[in-house]
Order: sequence, then C-alpha cells, then structure tokens
Amino acid sequence: MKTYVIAAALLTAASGAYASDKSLTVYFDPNCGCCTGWVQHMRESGFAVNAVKTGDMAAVKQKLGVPAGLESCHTGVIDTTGQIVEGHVPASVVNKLIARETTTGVSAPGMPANSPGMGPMDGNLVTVDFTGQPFSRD
Ligand SMILES: [Cu+2]
Repeated sequence: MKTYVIAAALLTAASGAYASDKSLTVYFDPNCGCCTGWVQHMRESGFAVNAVKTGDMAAVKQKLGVPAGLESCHTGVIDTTGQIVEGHVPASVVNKLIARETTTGVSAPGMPANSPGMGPMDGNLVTVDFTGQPFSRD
C-alpha cells in the first residue's frame, strides 16, 4: 500500500511537469480554417493549446520576431521557453524544438500541403530554424 501511494505521487509529479512543458499559446486569424486544423493536431498530440484569435497577425509576427520570408498563417509561443513555432510544424518537431534550448524558433514557411492541418504527410515536409537552416524533414 505504501509503495502504491509513493508511485502514484511520483506519477502525478511527472505528468504535471510534462503538461507544463507542452503548452503553447497560438495566435491566428479567426477566419483561418487550417490554423484550427493545426491546433487540433497539437491537442491530439498531447499539447495544451491556448488559442488566441487576432485580426492583426502581421503585428504579432513582428512582435515575436518571426524572420521575414519565413512567415506562415498562425504563430505559436511555447509557454515555458518562449520559443516560436511558425505555421504547420508537426508536433514531433515541436518536441524536438523544446529539447533544443538554443533554437529560438522553427517554421514551416508558407502553407505546405503536406503538413498537419493542411493535408497528409509525405516525408518531404522540411522545416527551418529562425536562421534559415533546415531543422527537420517528415
Ligand atoms: Cu495554415
């Protein structure tokens, strides 16, 4: 019985830390259907998503430092680290970003058809970090 209680306490602590690491705030235009699709993908992948609708995405991107030329539709901020997720980046790649503290942000520029919230993945979705270097291919 004692062992069980300790195990349960450890499990609670572990899952609490997990949840806080995996929460992000996402800004998007209320008329963006694919943005909503991506938010759903993130939630299904275990992220807590605070969805914020805004009519001025250009101002959000400028404020958060999304580099020119790497813009997509929605912009996310990892709540614990401040790292930026621009566009239809797969949840697995967001996990990789969080694990790499020195990377400030990652983007799937434009609106790639082979990305979560857009269409089926085909192994050729390339994301780039905020210096423009390739970050992942899925
Ligand atoms: Cu989109």
